[in-house]
Amino acid sequence: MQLNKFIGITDLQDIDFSFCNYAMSKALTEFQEHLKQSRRIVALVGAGLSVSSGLPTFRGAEGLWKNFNMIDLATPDAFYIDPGLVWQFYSWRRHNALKAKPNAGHHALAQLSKVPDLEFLTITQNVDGLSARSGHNKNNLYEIHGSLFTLKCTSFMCNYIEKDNMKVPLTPALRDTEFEYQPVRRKRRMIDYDSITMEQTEELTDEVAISPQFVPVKELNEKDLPQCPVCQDGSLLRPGVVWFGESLPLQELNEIDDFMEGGPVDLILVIGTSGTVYPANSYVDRVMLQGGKAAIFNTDIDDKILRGEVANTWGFKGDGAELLPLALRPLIEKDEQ
Ligand code: BJW
Repeated sequence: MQLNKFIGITDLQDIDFSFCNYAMSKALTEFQEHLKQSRRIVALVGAGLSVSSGLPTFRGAEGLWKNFNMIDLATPDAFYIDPGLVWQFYSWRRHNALKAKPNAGHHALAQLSKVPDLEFLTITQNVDGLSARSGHNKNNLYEIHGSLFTLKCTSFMCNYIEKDNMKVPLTPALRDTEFEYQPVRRKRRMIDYDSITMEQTEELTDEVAISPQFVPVKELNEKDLPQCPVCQDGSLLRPGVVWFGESLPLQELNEIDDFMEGGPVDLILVIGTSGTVYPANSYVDRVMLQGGKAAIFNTDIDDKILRGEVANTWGFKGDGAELLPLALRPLIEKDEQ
């Protein structure tokens, strides 16, 4: 799936829909007409939805993985090779996700999850727990990449799982790694070739904020990492997230499949995801192949798409946390009455 193929409009950040231009207002009107008629809706959520809550995305210049290879942090092999490094990464993220609060976008989906007579699912790839904490109906929320707050035993012989473990730090040795996301400031050279000579460029620097960087604090021994309370041999616990190469939770996938096959889905809301990871990205095509329409909420929608060339697709460019409550207003306002 390519998110880039969606119809977009002008940049909507800080702009209320009432002030938007013609293309935008046309897209919004069409979208909301379809929304009001939709009986079966799916929301596919990614890291962009939590940006307004202060949590970073994964990919791109602002992403968590710009200074670390994901293969070194988010695979079973990475954990096998250096569980201390991987636990520091997840410990850091647990700490920051716990401090974050659900934003207006999470709350808008939570409201949608409770609209009577609407068949609705949120499929979130996020492991930060913010959708659950926003009051989303738990029966139609699927955290398909797991949760930072689930712990699982690594022993093949043991099926110990603990959910909703909010303890911070999990062990004394992890205390130092639970520091806050500090946007790192880096000098960047600003070059305006029209107004300056090359000799001057060295002096023209500016400080820009870039995204938080994971910096492992120390080497940790296995004995200082979270241990399974059930296993006699002191097996390690691991974060209950889905790493590359691992299966997604089968029961959840089956329930999502049942929903998808239970009748055509009228609309899929694709919110703050790059759509690069399988199988999450396949849901958009599945809905569209059944005749459903897609609405994309993302800060990055290609110019080509902004010209509006793709059928059955709307693109709303901007912060998902701001756009969703406005776009979903017809249904969630009805719900509030
Ligand atoms: C905003 C915004 C704002 C910013 N408002 N928007 C070759 C080799 C090996 C494997 C494969 C292979 N080819 C394919 C695979 C399969 C693989 C895969 O897809 N790899 C691709 C990278 C190619 N998939 C798997 O391995 C999966 N397992 C699997 O397929 O098993 C087989 C199986 C399937 C089904 C049933 C049974 C078996 C597992 C994938 C697990 C992914 N896990 C991670 C890490 C989780 C733990 C953790 O959090 O650390 O999940 S990867 C990472 O990517 C994380 C995310 O959930 C996921 C998606 O990222 P997301 O959310 O899209 O974030 P970004 O950063 O990519 O995008 C953010 C977007 O927000 C951007 O578009 C911004 O523009 C936007 N944005 N600000 C709105 N304010």
